[in-house]
Amino acid sequence: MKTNRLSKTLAAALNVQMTKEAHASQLYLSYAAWAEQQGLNGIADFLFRHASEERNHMMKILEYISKRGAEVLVTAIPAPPENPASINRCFEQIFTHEEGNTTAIYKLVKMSFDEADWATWNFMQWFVKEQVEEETLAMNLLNKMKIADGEKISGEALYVLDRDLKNTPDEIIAAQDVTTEHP
Ligand code: OFO
Repeated sequence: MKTNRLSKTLAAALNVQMTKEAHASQLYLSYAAWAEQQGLNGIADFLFRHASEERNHMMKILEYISKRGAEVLVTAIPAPPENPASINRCFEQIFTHEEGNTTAIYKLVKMSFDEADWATWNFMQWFVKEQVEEETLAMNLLNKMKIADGEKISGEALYVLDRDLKNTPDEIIAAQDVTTEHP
């Protein structure tokens, strides 16, 4: 008796997305290690935490594929990109990466819609919302850099940014989720 509740196409696409999330984790991990080498421990800390978040995304997809009775394919993770040339470039590359990931997520949403696989469509909504948070986070980093003069950021401004990012939560709470206890 067939118990696989995912189509071949969707199972393959979800497996690809699972590896993409693992790659995102490697990307944040490599940027974090790079930032740490520059003495930017606050920024490194922030990026290390984000690398774990991306790994959680990977696990979320892995569990879903498995729960739906399809085969999980754990494959090689593509190498992260080269180290950025500056902290400004680092944040720009993070934003570009998140934009790309949003496109990949939307593709999966569209595929599940076209197949009328409402379970997968519903599952993917979590990622749609998450990408809004991730893009907001990346945009906030870029806005901070703009205020600090981008590539021409002074040592003093970099010091303050690094100190502030150490304590910045790596999750943005969506307006609809804000409560008085969880502002
Ligand atoms: Fe998994 O959200 Fe960023 O890439």
